[in-house]
Amino acid sequence: MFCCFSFFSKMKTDLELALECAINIYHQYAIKNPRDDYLSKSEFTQLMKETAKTFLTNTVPVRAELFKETDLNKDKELSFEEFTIVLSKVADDAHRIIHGENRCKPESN
Ligand SMILES: [Ca+2]
Repeated sequence: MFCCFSFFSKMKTDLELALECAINIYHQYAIKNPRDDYLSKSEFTQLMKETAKTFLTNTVPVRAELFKETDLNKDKELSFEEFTIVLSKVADDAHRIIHGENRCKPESN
């Protein structure tokens, strides 16, 4: 007999699917050049251009500043933990867009 409860309990929630998608996108770009588990500046720039163009601003200097401010240990690559800072900024920007509020501004130094 088919049991609906066990079928649905194995389904991922929307948040679980969204997190899995973010991890997959990170890995998809981190393995480009060099093939590792970190985002180089060029991999990060390509990721932002291709997957997050609606969010933040689309100018290259802003992406460079975003990379610089989220590279916490200043090793010129973003670990997944550092990339989660970018995700939080993109999520905040998306939330502001949904509510019709002012867009996120890059932090000034
Ligand atoms: Ca880093």
